Amino acid sequence: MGQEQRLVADLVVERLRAWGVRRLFGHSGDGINPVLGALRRAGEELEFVQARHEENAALMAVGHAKYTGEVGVVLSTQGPGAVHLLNGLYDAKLDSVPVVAVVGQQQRTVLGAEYQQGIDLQTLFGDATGYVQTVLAAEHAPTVLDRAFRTALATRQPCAVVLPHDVQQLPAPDPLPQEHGVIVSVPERRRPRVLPQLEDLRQAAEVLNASRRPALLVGQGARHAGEQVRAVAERLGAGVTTSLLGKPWVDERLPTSAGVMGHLGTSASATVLSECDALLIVGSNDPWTEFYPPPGRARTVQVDLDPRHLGNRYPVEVGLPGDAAETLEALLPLLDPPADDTWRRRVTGAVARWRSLAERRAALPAQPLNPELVVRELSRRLPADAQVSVDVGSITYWYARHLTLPPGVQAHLSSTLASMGSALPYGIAAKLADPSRPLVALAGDGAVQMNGVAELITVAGLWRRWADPRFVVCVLNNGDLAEVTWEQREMEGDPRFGASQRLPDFPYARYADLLGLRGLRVDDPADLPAAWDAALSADRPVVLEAVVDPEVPLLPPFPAGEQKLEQVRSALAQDGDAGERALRLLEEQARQERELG
Ligand SMILES: Cc1ncc(C[n+]2csc(CCOP(=O)(O)OP(=O)(O)O)c2C)c(N)n1
Ligand SMILES: [Mg+2]
Repeated sequence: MGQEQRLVADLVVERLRAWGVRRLFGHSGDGINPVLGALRRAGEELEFVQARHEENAALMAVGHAKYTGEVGVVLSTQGPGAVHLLNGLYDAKLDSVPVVAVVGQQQRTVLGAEYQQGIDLQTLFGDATGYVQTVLAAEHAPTVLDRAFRTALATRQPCAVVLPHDVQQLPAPDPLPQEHGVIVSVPERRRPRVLPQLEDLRQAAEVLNASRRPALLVGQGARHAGEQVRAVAERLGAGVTTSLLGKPWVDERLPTSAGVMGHLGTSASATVLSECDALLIVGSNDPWTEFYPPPGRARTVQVDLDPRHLGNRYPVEVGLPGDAAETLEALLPLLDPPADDTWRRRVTGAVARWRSLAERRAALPAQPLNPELVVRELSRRLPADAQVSVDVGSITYWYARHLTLPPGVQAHLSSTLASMGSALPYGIAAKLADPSRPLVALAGDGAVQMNGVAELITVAGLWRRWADPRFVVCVLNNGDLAEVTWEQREMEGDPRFGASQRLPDFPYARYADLLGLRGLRVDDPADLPAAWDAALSADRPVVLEAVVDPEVPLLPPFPAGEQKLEQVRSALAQDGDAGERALRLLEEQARQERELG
């Protein structure tokens, strides 16, 4: 094939550029080779980031979308490569993130024949994506690509473009003929202004103005509405709680900021949600439904850009389809200040009590380190220009409860899918999006063994190109899949099942040294501050291995946590020495809770 012959594969790459894509994540394979050739021909225009595994590439694309607000793009080969993408695509689907997957496929003549690597990708991706289409002819390619991007952006969902090998190799049809059966499609899309009807805003204001104890539940929909959320909360004298996804978008330093809600949240959020008589949900689809106000107790207004979310978690009285910033701005002049500050004082009291409790919990001695202290020490020194990525495990709880993000510092994780393995891929995507900012990735040892060990190889291959080489991976080494161990105790009343829960040893810090990165291992609380300082000022990526206690309790905030105490106690009684230590920590935490009332 002559070099000058422009192929459908080249058209695909040009179209990605036309949609503003500058970087894509992926892995190689013969099924997608023509596109890889086109990427080579395109040169610097489009950066290909090679992950160790297609799932990680897909998670990088999700991370890219979350940190930048752009569409994340992932590329893989047919068959096994395509199957590997699924977890990342579901992460995008459940957290409402725009991602486009460009996936190879066998040639058209063998589809449906169980040929080598033959998988029906239309069916495979059918549930994971909001749009999946196999490109069946050269003229079909621009239509499908444009539709995938438009759908991803319009619905904030993953979409898949499946490219049979032989279609990638066809000559690019240029220009497209204007005839029946051919669409001359273009990459064009602008954001709409979405505002509720004035009458509905008035009804919402009536509900909120009638309240004596208002609260806000803020989600990721408030990404561009931080100021408006603050203004509305101040006007109403409301307590503010967030979903896990909403945490980076509110200022948690405010005295009325009660922090993250739900099982992994704060006791202040539990107080605010159980006592409020009106709730304003802003851009949140938080799944912890049992932590919402008791049914019938709180009249509720919900604002969401996606009308499918209105009333989808809680029986709302007024559902406002609208952009969070625009809607709150329109609502603000209709809202009255509270008659007195009784409720505000109740909220600030609960927040102050929670903050004091959190500090005391982190100070509890553990063997050897208390993981809560590890995160609090980071919180004290997190650079104002940092980016943070977080994994799924007990670290999610400590992130939610102990890390205060400076304004403008983004932190992301796999929230609704809650897939282990988000910290390293997300962190790499964040770092590549802005290599001049320091990155901190927080992960458990199980997650690092699952995919972090592999993606540290990617870090080792990339870091020398970064303007700021700081990339700190903090591994909570507790030798356990601790979050699930605590779930076995709390939800099943079972003791730890060693065979499923214990992790094999791995030398995380020494492994970093082996890769040419820096390894720091801490097992004494006195060394923690210096270790964080060293990691955050290193001249290369660092693995900070914190040897932490798996027995530090992981309970929901009280009063929900209090109801679980008996069951947990009886599980721990069957757990030998470790159970005894966990029990002592549990009783101490319960005592602190009661002391602070
Ligand atoms: C892909 C995936 N597999 C399994 C789980 C279930 N799960 C949730 S947390 C967790 C344990 C995490 O262990 P680790 O990373 O060591 O963190 P720890 O809780 O010990 O701090 C597991 C197995 C999950 N959420 N995602
Ligand atoms: Mg662990």
